[in-house]
Amino acid sequence: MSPTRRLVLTLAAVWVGAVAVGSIVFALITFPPQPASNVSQSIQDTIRLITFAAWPIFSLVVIAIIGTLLVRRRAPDAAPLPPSELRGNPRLAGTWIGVVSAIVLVLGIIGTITLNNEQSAQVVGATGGSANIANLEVQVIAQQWQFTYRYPSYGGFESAHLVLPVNANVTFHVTSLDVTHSFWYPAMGVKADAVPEHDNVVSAQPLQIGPYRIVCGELCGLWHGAMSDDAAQVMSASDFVNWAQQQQTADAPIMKYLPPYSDTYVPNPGAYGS
Ligand SMILES: [Cu+2]
Repeated sequence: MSPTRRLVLTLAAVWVGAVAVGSIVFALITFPPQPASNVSQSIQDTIRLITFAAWPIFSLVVIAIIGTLLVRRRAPDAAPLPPSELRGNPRLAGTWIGVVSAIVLVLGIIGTITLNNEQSAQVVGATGGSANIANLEVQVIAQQWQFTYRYPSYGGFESAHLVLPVNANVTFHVTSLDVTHSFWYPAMGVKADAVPEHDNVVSAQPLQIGPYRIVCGELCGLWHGAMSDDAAQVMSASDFVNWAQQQQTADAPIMKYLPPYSDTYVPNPGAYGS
């Protein structure tokens, strides 16, 4: 057996082992997002499937690079290869393009089905909670570098932290006051661009009470990395009503300084010192 053939067989065995170990690991570990909303499970399944599909290709490419370096490595002072050595392999290239195209097509179909299921899940009504908050609208206002939230069904008061009632069908209206941000609520499987003068609508149903974290998912300036809501909460419906009423009372004196609730806002340029 030639040394090259032995090396190829060794690398093939390494690849099979890497695929096997990787597949076991991906089957065991938990993928984001947490199962905290009605849409997160299907997103998690899709991420897991894509990882399963991508890992054999990724490991094959890395091992092929290593193998090529071992076989084709030449001394720095060696004569350049004759042009006839630099030939392609149409059959290999065709197989590669065919296999990758098929995988991308299948993943595209699965992604589309997941997105479609998610959208139909969003129009299903709430399964619990008190009737008046079964369908809650919340406005997410992004600006450099924080999120604020307004609750139109409670007089449009503003909160620095997102508080949601469990099991409610929540519709987020996402907008921005300055540059493009992205409202990313990983645990809920929600990510929506926050664009000035646009009302970007997305829904989810929180299923688990607890503290959560929201981050900005779009590079938006110097402090983008620090733009997060570290005290988001999902609470029981009755706790939420109490909280909202307290906030409404506490905010009453400053409501006259807030612009009236609207889909989007045009900030006063004077506020930025221009
Ligand atoms: Cu941002």
